[in-house]
Amino acid sequence: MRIERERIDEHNQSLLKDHQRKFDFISSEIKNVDSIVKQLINFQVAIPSWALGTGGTRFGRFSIGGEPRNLEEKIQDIGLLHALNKSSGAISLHIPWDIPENPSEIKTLALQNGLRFDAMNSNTFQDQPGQTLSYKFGSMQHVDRAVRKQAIEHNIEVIKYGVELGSSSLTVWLSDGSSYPGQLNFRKAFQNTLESLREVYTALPANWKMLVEYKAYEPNFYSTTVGDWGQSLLYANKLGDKAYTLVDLGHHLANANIEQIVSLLLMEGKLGGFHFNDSKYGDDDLTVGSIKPYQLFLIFNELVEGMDARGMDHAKDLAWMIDASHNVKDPLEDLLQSVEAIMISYAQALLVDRKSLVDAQQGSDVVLAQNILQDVFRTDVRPLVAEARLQGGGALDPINLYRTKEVRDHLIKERGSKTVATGL
Ligand code: PSV
Ligand code: MN
Repeated sequence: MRIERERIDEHNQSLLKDHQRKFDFISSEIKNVDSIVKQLINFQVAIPSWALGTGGTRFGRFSIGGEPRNLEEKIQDIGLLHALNKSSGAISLHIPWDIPENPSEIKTLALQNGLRFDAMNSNTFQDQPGQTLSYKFGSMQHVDRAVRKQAIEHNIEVIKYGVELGSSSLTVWLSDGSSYPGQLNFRKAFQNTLESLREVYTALPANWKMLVEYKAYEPNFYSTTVGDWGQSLLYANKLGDKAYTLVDLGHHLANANIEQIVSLLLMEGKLGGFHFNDSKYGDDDLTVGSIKPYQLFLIFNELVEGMDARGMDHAKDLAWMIDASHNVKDPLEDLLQSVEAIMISYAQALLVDRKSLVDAQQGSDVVLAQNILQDVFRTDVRPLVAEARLQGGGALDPINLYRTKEVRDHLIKERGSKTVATGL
């Protein structure tokens, strides 16, 4: 299903007057509104191919119906999101969940939908049907060289698919670790993992990056071999210039100061990518900004400050992706909400008065420093984000249009009510 340009224009016309009033109000308070809107238009967040169906918990999975049955339909769904918000212009694939059988056709379809291929993701955390050796006790850390070799070869195969699609990065998330004390020798597990990652790193094309994603726990509950940003950074530093750390918001122990982690990784030139979601307790994979919007803003504040300090391009130099699960919401509506939350936090971070903040910090004026940040956080920047969508050709109110056009019902009619998309 597609939403035609004319339908988007009609929708925008009906909301234009109201939008203009709100936009004029906020514009009158901002000096560089045009450049901020341009930065918002340029900022794109990749959608993972595994987030288009309903997510499951270990207790069950409740299909919403109309879920994409193959990679082509996943691309169409992301194309639909991008048509509505103009900020979801990239797709991230997980192999083998989404092997492109015919890469050149898949590439063309993505292009027709305005999408490029973001980071490729390998999977050595599950055994696939027909797989020779099991990952039950880890993959790249495994005590058996043959298992490690299988994991290395899988990653190299993922790179090959990515090259055919025009991607330029590989995200490696390993569930490797241990569930009980004594199960592993930590040092040997680290060294095996490093050696395995090195072999994959050697196979990277010149212009590629390797993003090493860390996670505190789950599915292993005693130790994780890439368990935190320190360990990920160790691997990335030892691997070389093309290796970076990837931060997933859900992968920290409770109350970790993620904004500080982000700042220091940027300082080291080692932040490579980002997975957005939100959580209350652990890796809950909830809608971005639904639980801790202030934290999200503080993270974006450090991202913008740290990227600017290094002269980085906000839109291109990091791999931005949503990594969430949708147990009770329509996945497409959930993704629209997540992208909106990201754009709001990014817009707020762009509005921070950097000079005044530096002055307040240099003068140890703690109260003023807090006020500078909170003034922005309490500013309603939604009209800026909506204006960026309008100028980019998207919809002023994506979820409203999605519902008015009864997209989910159309998808159910087209694909059936019992379809289950690949993923977790
Ligand atoms: C693991 O929890 C993770 O965040 C990794 O990015 C995986 O590749 C993804 O979720 C999908 O399971
Ligand atoms: Mn992730």
